[in-house]
Amino acid sequence: MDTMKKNWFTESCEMWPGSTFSFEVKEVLYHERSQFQDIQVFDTTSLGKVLVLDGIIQCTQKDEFSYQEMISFLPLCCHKNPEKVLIVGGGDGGVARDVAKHPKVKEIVQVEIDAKVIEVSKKYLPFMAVGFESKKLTLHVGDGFEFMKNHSHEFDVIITDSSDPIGPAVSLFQENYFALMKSALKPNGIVCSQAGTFWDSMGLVKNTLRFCKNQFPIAAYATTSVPTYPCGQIGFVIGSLDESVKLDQPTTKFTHEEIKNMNLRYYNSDIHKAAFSLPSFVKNEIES
Ligand code: SPD
Repeated sequence: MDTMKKNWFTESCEMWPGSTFSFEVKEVLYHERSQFQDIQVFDTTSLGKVLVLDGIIQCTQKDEFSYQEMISFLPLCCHKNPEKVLIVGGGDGGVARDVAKHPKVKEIVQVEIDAKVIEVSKKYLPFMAVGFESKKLTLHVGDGFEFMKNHSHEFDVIITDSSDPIGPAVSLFQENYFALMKSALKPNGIVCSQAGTFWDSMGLVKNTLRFCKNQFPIAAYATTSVPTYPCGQIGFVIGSLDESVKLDQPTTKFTHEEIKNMNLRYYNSDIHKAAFSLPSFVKNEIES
């Protein structure tokens, strides 16, 4: 399918057949192929700046904070002392930006495979790429899978901010990836990974959660709302090695004032609990 018609971009993908999402483009700011993927950055009429990888919307200026805050703060607030965090992927910098806000986080290591995404985000998407300026961050360009093979028992929290499981990201949704993350965690570690939408990708949600449950004694799927993602919903699979953790009960709770000071626009302790409350049809499916 032709993704650009007149000045409208249309996202379509085999993962959600038969429906599309379109937005009006004011200007194409960047379009090149890197060693790994096709990269587009648009300025748009209604969504601000938009990053698209291999034809799939990754972030829009309008709603990126919902995804980035939730994938960061759900695991960070479940962990009792999340001092050292690994981010796999996240080349736009938004997850690093939000992880760095957590007062208990002392050190962030990030491994992103595509240097071009980092470069383009620094140039065109500074509201996310500001994350790369954090003094807490050490950034590596490379393969997260390979990186973890050489870093055992090092991290309190591992966040996998990947694209969807078609193409290069497929390996990040397999059980051996969850096993590898487990080996890179300290004894009470927690992982959090993008795990798709229950509306169009129930199979993906179920499989990712099953792989996580096979490796972690505590595991659950949590949801957030991102209007520019397929079906407006995406979820995360969270696994904990600490069996005393109740994932829907944040161990760190922030006051309204603290939330405001961290400039968190989506996450708070109420939304943390609510994220684990799922519709009946989803509960039935993932428990079956
Ligand atoms: N369907 C798109 C899912 C994209 C998830 N990754 C977003 C990256 C934001 N840092």
